[in-house]
Amino acid sequence: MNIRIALAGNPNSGKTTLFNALTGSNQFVGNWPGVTVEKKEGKLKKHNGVTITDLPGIYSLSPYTLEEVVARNYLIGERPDAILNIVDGTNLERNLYLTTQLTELGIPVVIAINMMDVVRKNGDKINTAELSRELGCKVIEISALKGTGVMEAAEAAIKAAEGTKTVPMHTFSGPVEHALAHIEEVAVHQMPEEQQRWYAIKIFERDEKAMAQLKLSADVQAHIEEDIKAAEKELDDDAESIITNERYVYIASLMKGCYKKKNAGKLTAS
Ligand code: BGO
Repeated sequence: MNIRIALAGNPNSGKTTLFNALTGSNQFVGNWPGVTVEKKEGKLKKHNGVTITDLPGIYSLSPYTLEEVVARNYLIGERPDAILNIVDGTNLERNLYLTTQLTELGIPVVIAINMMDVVRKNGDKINTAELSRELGCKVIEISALKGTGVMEAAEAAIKAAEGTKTVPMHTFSGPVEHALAHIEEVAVHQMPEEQQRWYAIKIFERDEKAMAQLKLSADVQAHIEEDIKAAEKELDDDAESIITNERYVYIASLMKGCYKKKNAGKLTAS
């Protein structure tokens, strides 16, 4: 048995600290194929059949930086058995942007909210049960620095790997969903079902890498372009910005229900 867990998260979220806590000295360092970005893998402590792959720190799965391309190619091409998404609890709103994209890949996702020692010290509160319900995946509080919750998070990822794929809970606005439904119908039906939504969203965004991978005919491309243009006209923005903005609106609503800042709204003397 070999279970492959990918560790994904923003830069500075504590990914290296968590990777070291999970694997100890049992690490192998190399490069990602064809690029000089460092690749680290390791066996989970006390679980020889579980390999943890440390992905480069990224803010999103758009293909604009080398790190994003490396992380994306691995998640799409190699398809790990589960993703352990490390999230900086002191920067929850920004970190959830990547999370919303990871939940669309058709891979089981477990969220480890890190820096909980700082969150607690600040007196802030994260409603993890609600966040878990809203995002459709298990959420575990950890402190990678202090070592609390880290094995629990890894074990949750193992369990998730053996269970069902995470299903994205978020839906975009009517015009976008209308276009996505058409795209799913004409352009991505040859892909495994759990990956269809991811590809449909990427195609809506006119993501060149995803379009090249699907080898769409000129006919299909023209048909899809009409759907995208209709949504752009209705929402008065370009497709990529529409998706980005709607993600931020969704995350803001998640934050409202799941996050309480101790001193929110209070004026500070300065
Ligand atoms: C420095 N709690 C706290 N309080 N800090 C944490 C935790 C946690 O749970 N997890 C990580 N950190 P990386 P990426 C540092 O290096 O693992 C800290 O980029 C410093 N360094 O110790 O490197 C961690 O791999 C000087 O902090 O993240 C590190 O994702 C002063 O978060 C930082 C203060 O962790 C980033 C901190 C010289």
